[in-house]
Amino acid sequence: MPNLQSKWRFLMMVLGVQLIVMALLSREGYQKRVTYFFRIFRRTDTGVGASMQNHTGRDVYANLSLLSKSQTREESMPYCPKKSPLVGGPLRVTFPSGLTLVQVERKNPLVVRGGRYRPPNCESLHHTAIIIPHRNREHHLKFLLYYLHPFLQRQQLNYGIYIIHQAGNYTFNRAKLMNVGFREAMREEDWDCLFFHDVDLIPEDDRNTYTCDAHPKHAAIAMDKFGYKLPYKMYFGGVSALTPLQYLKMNGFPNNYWGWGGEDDDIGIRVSLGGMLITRPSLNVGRYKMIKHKLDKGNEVNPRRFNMLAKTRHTWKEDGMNTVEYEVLSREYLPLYTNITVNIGTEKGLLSLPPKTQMAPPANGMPKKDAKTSLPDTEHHPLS
Ligand code: BGN
Repeated sequence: MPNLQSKWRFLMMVLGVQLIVMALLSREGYQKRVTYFFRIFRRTDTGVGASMQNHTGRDVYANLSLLSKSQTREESMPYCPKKSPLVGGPLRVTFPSGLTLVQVERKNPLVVRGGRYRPPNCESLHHTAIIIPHRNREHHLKFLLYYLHPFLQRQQLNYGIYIIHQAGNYTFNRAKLMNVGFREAMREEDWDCLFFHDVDLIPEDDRNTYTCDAHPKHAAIAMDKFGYKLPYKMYFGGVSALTPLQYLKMNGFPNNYWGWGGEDDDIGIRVSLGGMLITRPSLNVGRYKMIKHKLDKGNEVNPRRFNMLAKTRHTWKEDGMNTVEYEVLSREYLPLYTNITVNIGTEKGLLSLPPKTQMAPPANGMPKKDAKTSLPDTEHHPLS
């Protein structure tokens, strides 16, 4: 009766598999093992498969309360380890209603005036400035700050957050605001890396380190709105990171893209014109959730972007960091960020901004108690 024998063999096999599964589950770190186990069957997946993984993740604030400020910072603090022990992988990102900036402040007791932080118990190996172009997006900013502060603390970075706020109602200019952010941040500190960050993108994995690479880095490789895939090979939008040297090598970003679209492609082209490559984290790590919104008023699609892009190789040396003109209207050192309000003018130049739009509108959502820390700081920054 061969049947009895094969039934017996089948029964033993089932028992064996059960034993293996139980052994896996009963050991420490079983979750990782089980994930690994399932990943074996997904080996052939590229991108899409990875994007379908269930990234429930953990709380971005988990374990951060264990960090406490030492009473006096010792002169000879050890350097932080190369790999932060607080980094753990996928994070949970949701957008609960009713969040306030005061709550974000309370959750981040070690962040000091101007949105600065350094690890309390070790000397960070990295000094990173986050540059965020902004106008009328207070709601998004609140969520970004809620997630970004603990995210950066998990990575044991010495960091500062700069909001570059375009004054007036003239068409938005993301790339020019980045140039302003670069100059204004470098004026304050010798940052070794700058992250150029959209206000509506929330990182979903703390292994996506906010440090610079040997070449310009495109960090937002996998956004939910693009199905957690790169939309096209040369895409350089959302979040990117450059050292000051890399930034200057490509003459910064263009100043003349007014409205939506194209400026990030121009920046991508500049990277290669500057003789550099683009580095990226893996699809599994460079994940971002975008806060949903409609196209802003004042940031209409730029119909000239195709023509402009076609000319980048002829224009990049004459338009960029070497020609950026702007006027700082105020610099406020708020509890969670440094707010720089700037007049960047119009296509026709700096002085053509109508007088009534010269003053920055009051930014909603800013805590009133900080009004005093605002330093009126009207400066003119012509060519450098
Ligand atoms: C591209 C836009 C980018 C934008 C991405 C993602 C242009 C230039 C013409 C090719 N580029 O199409 O600016 O970030 O889509 O939305 O429109």
